[in-house]
Amino acid sequence: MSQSLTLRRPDDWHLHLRDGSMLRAVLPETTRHFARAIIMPNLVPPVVTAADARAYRDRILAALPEGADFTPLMTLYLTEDTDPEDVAAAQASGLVHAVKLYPAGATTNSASGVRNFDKVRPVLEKMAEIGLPLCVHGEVTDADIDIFDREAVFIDRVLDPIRRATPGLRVVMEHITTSNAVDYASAQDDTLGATITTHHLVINRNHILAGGIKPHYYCLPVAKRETHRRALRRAATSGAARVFLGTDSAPHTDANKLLPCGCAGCFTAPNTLSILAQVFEEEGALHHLEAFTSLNGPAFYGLPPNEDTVTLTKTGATYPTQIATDDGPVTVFDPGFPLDWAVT
Ligand code: OTD
Ligand code: ZN
Ligand code: ZN
Repeated sequence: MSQSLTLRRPDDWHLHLRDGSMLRAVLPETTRHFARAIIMPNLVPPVVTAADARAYRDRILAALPEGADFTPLMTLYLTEDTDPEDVAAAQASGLVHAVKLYPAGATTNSASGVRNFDKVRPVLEKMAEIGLPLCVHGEVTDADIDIFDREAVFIDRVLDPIRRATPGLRVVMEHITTSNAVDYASAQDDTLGATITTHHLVINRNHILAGGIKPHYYCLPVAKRETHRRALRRAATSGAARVFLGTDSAPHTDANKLLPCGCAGCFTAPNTLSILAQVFEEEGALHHLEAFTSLNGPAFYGLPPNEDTVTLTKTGATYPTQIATDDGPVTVFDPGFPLDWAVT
């Protein structure tokens, strides 16, 4: 008899769905397995106001595959002009579940992000008051800081000062990639959560750079050395309550990935659950998979876990190497090993 594993249906606490034809092409890859997702606001132009978020939510709902049961949890892109009252109203109406902080220039479409953190203090204070989480892309952008050090430096120079200046502010350290972030997150109280992506549990920087450059493994924050990947795997599989899945699935067409200056992002939505089951099994922690994918995230965001379930069986999984879009193919993340666990 094949082994099987039933979990409450998972949620994705950090997802890029894009817009237009790309949205229509990639949305089914998430709705097939996930019930809800925190939707990143880094469109061009970004999702800044409650009105932008409502319109974007409507476009996502209109693009849902027939019969899909999926709730997009919208976010607002924090700018130096964000109005605290607009944010509060967007939360009160149930539309918005987090505000997203991109240091200007840190990642794809982050040019409207924050340069002067004093300018966003009133928004952060309002968010602390109303309990609305701040999702943080935690990298400094200074040209003189080595790209592999940008997360660790951000924690000391930006994140910790913001949290000290705004007591009670709920913060999600998104897509953590270093043992420094794991150590910081685990030393904090329950106002701090951390997400980990699927791909950062699988690849280290050698996968990107050794034996020829692999653009499909390039994302931001960039994968670090193996010791950091080990720390992420320990944190994800530990069952610790404030650590949960945010895939950061970030589709780009191959044409945009395979350029002299290619886009950052790994597209993991189609095979994330199969990969995670394998990672957790390798770590002897299948019994903690449900906490990571389906329980810890809702608890942090103050939402009930999903009632329905998904079942994985150890019968071998297949997945497409590419998804077709009107703009050309998008390559699916290749974990580099055959997948044992299929979502049935
Ligand atoms: N990282 N790519 C993208 C966003 C993320 O930092 C992120 O959240 C993207 O393409 O939107 C990426 O590598
Ligand atoms: Zn980010
Ligand atoms: Zn992202």
